[in-house]
Amino acid sequence: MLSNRQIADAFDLLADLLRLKDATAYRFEIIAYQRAAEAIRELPRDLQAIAAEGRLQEIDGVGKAIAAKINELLQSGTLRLLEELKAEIPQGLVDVLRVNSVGPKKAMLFYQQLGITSVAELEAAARAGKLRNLPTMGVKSEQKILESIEALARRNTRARADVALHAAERIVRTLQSLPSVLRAEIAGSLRRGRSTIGDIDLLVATYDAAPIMDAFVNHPDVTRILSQGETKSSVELVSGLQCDLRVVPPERFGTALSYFTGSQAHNIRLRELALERGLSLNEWAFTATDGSGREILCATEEEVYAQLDLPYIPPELREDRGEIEAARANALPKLVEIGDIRADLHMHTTWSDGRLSVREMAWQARERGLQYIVITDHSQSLGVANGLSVERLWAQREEIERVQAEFGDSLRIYHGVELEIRADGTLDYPDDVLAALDVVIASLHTALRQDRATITARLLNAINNPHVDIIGHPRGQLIPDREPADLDMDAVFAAALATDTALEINANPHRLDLDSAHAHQALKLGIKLAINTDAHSAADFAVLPFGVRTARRAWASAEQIINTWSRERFEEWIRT
Ligand code: DGT
Ligand code: CA
Ligand code: CA
Ligand code: ZN
Repeated sequence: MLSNRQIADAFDLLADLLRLKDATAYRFEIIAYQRAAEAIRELPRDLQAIAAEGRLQEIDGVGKAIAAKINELLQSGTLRLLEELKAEIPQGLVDVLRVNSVGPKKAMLFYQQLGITSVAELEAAARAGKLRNLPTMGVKSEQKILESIEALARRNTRARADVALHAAERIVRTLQSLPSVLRAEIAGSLRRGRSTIGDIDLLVATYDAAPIMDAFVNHPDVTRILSQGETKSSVELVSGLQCDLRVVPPERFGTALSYFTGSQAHNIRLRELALERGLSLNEWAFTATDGSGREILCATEEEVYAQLDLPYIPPELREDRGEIEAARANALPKLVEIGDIRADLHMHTTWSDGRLSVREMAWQARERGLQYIVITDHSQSLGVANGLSVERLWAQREEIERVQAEFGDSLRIYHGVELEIRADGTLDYPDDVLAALDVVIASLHTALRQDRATITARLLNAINNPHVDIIGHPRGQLIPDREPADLDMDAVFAAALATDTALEINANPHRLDLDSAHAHQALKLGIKLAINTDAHSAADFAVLPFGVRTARRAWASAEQIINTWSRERFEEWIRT
C-alpha cells in the first residue's frame, strides 16, 4: 500500500518529467500535479481511507483527473502515464533540474548532446569543460553550473522555521537601519508560518534601491552572491539558506508583499478574482485589461484585498485551502493571537531534565505574563530524562506547594506530569497516582517505529484513560529528519473527541506537533488543542510564537485552545 508521501512523490515526479518533456505545452498539468502533491503531503488523513469513502475530490487541488490517478496508484501501485514518461526521459534528469542554473531546456540539451542523466555526470562534464561548447552555453555558464551544484549539496533539505527566522531577522535588522529604507519585511513561506522554509524572501520599500542592494550582498552573513540586479538579488547565507531580496517603491509595497508572501496557489486565486474585475495582477500593480494600461497601485495589502472586494486575509491562511471562499462570505476565523495565551501547560524543571527549579520556572512564566502553569516533569520509566519515581513525585508536590504559597494569586502553579506511554502500551504510574495529579500529559517517547496497529493501540490506551487530560506532541515527529509515527490519526481523533482529551501543538520548532494540517482536522472535528512550549529552560519560553503560528495555520480561534481560557474555566475542565 502506498503512503500519502509516496503518492505525493509520484505527482511531483510526474510534474518534473513533464517539465522536461515540454514545460510550456504542459504548464497547466504541471501546476495541477504540483498542487496535488503539496495538498497530499499535508493531508491529515490517509488517502486510502478517503478513497474508500469516495471523497478524494473534496481534497483541495484534487479534481476528477487527479482523483482517478490517485485511485490508480492505490490500486496498482503505479501510474501508466508515469511509466510511459519514465521510459521516455531518464529519471536522473529530475535531480539535474534541482541545480539552480539548469532549467528543463538545458537539462534536455545536456542529455541529448552528452548523455548526461545525473548531477554527478553533469558535474564531471562541467569540470572537463565539455558544457561550454554547447549551443547557448559558454565558459561563464559552465562555471555557474559548477557553483550551483555545490550550492545544491549544501541546501538539500528545507530549513527549520527558527533557523530561517533567525537568519532573516539578522538581514532585516541591517536593512532597516539604512536611512533610505522605508519598510523591510519578511515574505514567503516564513511569513505564512510554515514549519520548514525553502528559502528566505525579503521585501524592502525605498526610492533608492542601489545602496540597499549593496548593503544586502555585502552583509557579513552572505557567503556567495547568486545574482545581483537593480530590484532583485539573491544570496547564499552562512546558514546555507538562500535569501532573495526585492526592492520596490513604497506606493507598490502592498502588491509586492502580497505577491511574494504567496502562496503561489493563493496568488493564482487572487489573479483570477482580478481578471473577473477587468484587471491583471502581478507583483507590481493591478493593470486594466482594457488596453488603457491604467495601473492601480497598492501601498498596503489591505488595499490589494479591498480591490478584490475581500477583507484582509492573514498570511497563515494564504494556501488556497478555503480562505478565499471564507473571506468572500465574510466568514474568516478570528485567529488565536499570542496575546490570547494565558498559560503554559507543559514544562520541565531540575526534578527531571529541565535547567531551572520550580521557583525559577514560575518566575519566568510570571515575567512573561502567564496566569497559570503546569509543572510536568517526566515520569519514572524515562530514565534518560531522570524521570520521577512516585516518591519523588510527592516530594515535588511539597516544593510546588511552597512556591505556590510565595506566588499567591499572581500565578497559579498546577502539579502535573509528562507521563510515559510505555512500549507495551501501559502507563507509567498507577491510576491512583494519576488521579491525585492536577493535569496529566501522556506522551510517546520510545518505540516510535512500532507498526501502525501497535502504536495506535498504545496511544488510544492513554487517551482512553480517564485521568489523561492532554496528549503531548502526538505524532512524535522531529523536524527536519524524523518522520512521524505511523499512527491511525482517524482513530486517535475519534478517541480524543469521545473522551474530551486535548491534543498538544508542541511549539518547539523541532517538533511543531501536531502540525497545522492535523491540527486543522482535529479542530474541524471539535477536538480541543493546547499550545505548549515544553520549556526545559528560560529561553525555551520564546518558542511560543511558532506554536501560535502553527495553530493559526490550522484556522484556530482562541476559544479552541484550552490555555487561552481563564483559570476558572481551565480548572473546571481538568476536574471533569
Ligand atoms: P519556500 O521558499 O519553498 O518555503 O516557499 P515560498 O512560498 O516562500 O516560495 P518561493 O520562495 O519560491 O516564492 C515566494 C513567493 O513568491 C511564493 O509564495 C509566491 C510567489 N511566487 C513565486 N513564484 C511564483 C510563480 O511562478 N507564480 C506565482 N503566482 N507566484 C509566485
Ligand atoms: Ca521562500
Ligand atoms: Ca524565494
Ligand atoms: Zn516534555
